Amino acid sequence: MPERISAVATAPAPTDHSGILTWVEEIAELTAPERVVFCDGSREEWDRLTGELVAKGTFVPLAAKPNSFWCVSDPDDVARVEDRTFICSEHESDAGPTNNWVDPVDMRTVMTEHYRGAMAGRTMYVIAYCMGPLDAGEPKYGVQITDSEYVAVSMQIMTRSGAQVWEKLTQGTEFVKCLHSVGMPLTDGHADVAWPCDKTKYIAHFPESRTIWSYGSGYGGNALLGKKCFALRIASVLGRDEGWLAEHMLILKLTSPQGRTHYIAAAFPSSCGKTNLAMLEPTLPGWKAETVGDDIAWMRFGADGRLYAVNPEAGFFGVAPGTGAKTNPNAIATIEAGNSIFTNTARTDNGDAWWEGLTEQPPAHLVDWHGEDWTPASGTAAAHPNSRYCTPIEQCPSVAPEWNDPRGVPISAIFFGGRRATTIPLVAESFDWAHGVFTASVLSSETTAAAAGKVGVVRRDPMAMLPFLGYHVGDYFAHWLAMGAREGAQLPKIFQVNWFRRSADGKFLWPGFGDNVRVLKWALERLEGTAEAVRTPIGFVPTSEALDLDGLGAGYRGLIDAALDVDVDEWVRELESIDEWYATIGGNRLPDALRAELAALKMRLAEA
Ligand code: SAT
Ligand code: MN
Repeated sequence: MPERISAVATAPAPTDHSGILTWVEEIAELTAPERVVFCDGSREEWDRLTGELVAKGTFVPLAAKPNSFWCVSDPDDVARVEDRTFICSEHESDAGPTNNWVDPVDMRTVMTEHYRGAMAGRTMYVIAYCMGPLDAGEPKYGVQITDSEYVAVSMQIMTRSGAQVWEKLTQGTEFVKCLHSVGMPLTDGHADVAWPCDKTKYIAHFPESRTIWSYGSGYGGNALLGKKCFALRIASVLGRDEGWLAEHMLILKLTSPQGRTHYIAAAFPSSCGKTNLAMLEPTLPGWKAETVGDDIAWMRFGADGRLYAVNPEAGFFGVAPGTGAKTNPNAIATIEAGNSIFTNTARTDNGDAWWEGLTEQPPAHLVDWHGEDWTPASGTAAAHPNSRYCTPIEQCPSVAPEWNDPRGVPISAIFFGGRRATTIPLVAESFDWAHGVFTASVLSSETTAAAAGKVGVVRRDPMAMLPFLGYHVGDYFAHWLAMGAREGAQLPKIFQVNWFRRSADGKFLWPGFGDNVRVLKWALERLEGTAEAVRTPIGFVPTSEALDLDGLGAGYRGLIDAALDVDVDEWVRELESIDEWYATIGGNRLPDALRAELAALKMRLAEA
C-alpha cells in the first residue's frame, strides 16, 4: 500500500490493484480526510456505521422493524438535481441536446477546488462493488469513494459489494471511478449536522475516462453512484461501444396458468410505478409474477440471438408514498423483513415508518419528514413525495430465483410507458422493431417528484432515459436501431402502455396495479399469435373484448373502451409536439429511419 494511504488507513488495503491504490491516494491527498476505510461489506461494518449514524443523530433506529433506520435529509436535498447533472464528454456534440455539458477540463478544474479539503474531519470510505452477479462472464466493477456513512450503508444494500468484490479486483481489472463528497468539511471545530451537504451541487460524468464526480448532495441517485450515474449514464456509453443496452427498465417473470413462462422488461420514468409492476400480484387466477429487477436492466444478445437482461442492482430504492398492502404487498413484505433504510418518510410513535398510502387512516400523531410533530389536522403531507425505502432485493417474497443468474433472462417483450392523462391508449403493439424504437423515442410523461422541478408537465422522455443518457440522444436511437438490425437477432416485441389515462372529469380509466396483468396477458398472447387486435395508425390495439376483464365488474367496460381509444384529433395535436421534440435533436444526428417512421405515422393519421 502506498505510504501516504497507510498513514491514514485504519487497516491494510484489501487489494494490490495499483490503479485503485494510486487513485485512492490521489483523492485522499486532495480531500484530506481524517482516515481512510476500505469497506468490507460485512455485518460488523453495517452495525458500526449505522451505530455511528445513530450517534450523530442522522439515523433513528425503528423499534417496529428489525435492523431498520429512519432519517430525514436536508430539505434542499430531496431528489436528483437534473440541472446540476453534467455529461462532460470531450466534444460537446457527444453529450447531445438533452444533457448539460461542460468541458471536462473546465469541470475538473472547478470541481477539484470544491473537493480540496472537502473531507477534512471525516472518514473517507472506499467501496468496491459489482454491477450484476459476481460470476457473470464480463462483470462490471465500480469503486466509490465517499465521505458519507449513509451512502456507505446504502451501497451495502443496493449493490454487491465488499470483500467478495475486492477479491475479484485483481491487478489491471477495469473499474469505474466514482468519487463522492457531501461537501461539508469539519474544519475549525465545525460541528457535524445530521444531513451534511452543500448548497452547490455537481453530478458530473466523464464518459471517456469512465469516471463519475459527485459533489454536494447526499441523496439517492445523486450520491449512490452505482445507480443512475454508473448503471445508466456511464453504462449506456459502455453499451454503445460494446454492443449492448443499459436501460431504465424493470424485469419481470410471468408464468401463465398453463405453465408458460415469459420474461418482460418495461421502461417508465421515475415514480411512474415501475416498482409496483415489478412486484405485481396478478388479479387473474393462475398467473404468477416474479421479480428480477425494479429499475435498471442491462441487456445483451445471447448465443441464440435473444436479448438477455440482468439487473445490475441488489436492492430497491423505492418511492414510499402510495406503497401499501393493497397497491404493493410484496414491497411491504420486503421492508417488513427489516435491514432497511427509510429516508424522508414520516415516523410513528411506536417506532415505525409511515407515508401517505401506507394505511388508509393516518396515525393520530407522527414525526413528519421535516422532523416536526404532525397530526392529520396539520394539512400537509407527512412524507416527502420522493421519500424512499432502501431494502435488499433478496428479501422480496416475489423475487425470481433467476435474479442472480449470471446469464440473465431472455426477454420476450419490452414495454414503454408514461404518465399521460390523454391521447396514449392503455396498450398498443408496435408494427416492428423500428416502429417500436420510434414509439419509444417519442415517449412522454408528466413530470413527477423524483426530480427537482415542476410536477405534472408533459415532457418527452425517450425510452424513459432522458435524465440518464450518457451520450447524444440521436446516437442512442441509432444504437437501438442497430441492435435490431443485428444478424440472427430474435427480437422482443415492443409495446407502449399508459396506465394513467383519465376521463374528462379527471378519473383514472384503468384500475392499474395487479390488474395490469390483463394487459400483459394480451401482449403475451400476441407473441403466441392467439389474441385479437385492431390495426390503428399508431399500432395494434386490443378491443375491450380482446382483454381478459373477468372479475372487473360490468361497469368497467365503457371506461376501458375509452382507455383504448385512439383519437385521431388528439394524435394530430400530439404530432406537433413530436415535431418540436425531433427538431431539438439536430438534423444530422436523428436517424433517417425514425424520420421515416414519423412521416409514415403522419400519413396513417391523415388517412384515418
Ligand atoms: O434518486 S434515484 O435516481 O435513485 C431514483 C429515481 O429517480 O428513479
Ligand atoms: Mn428509476
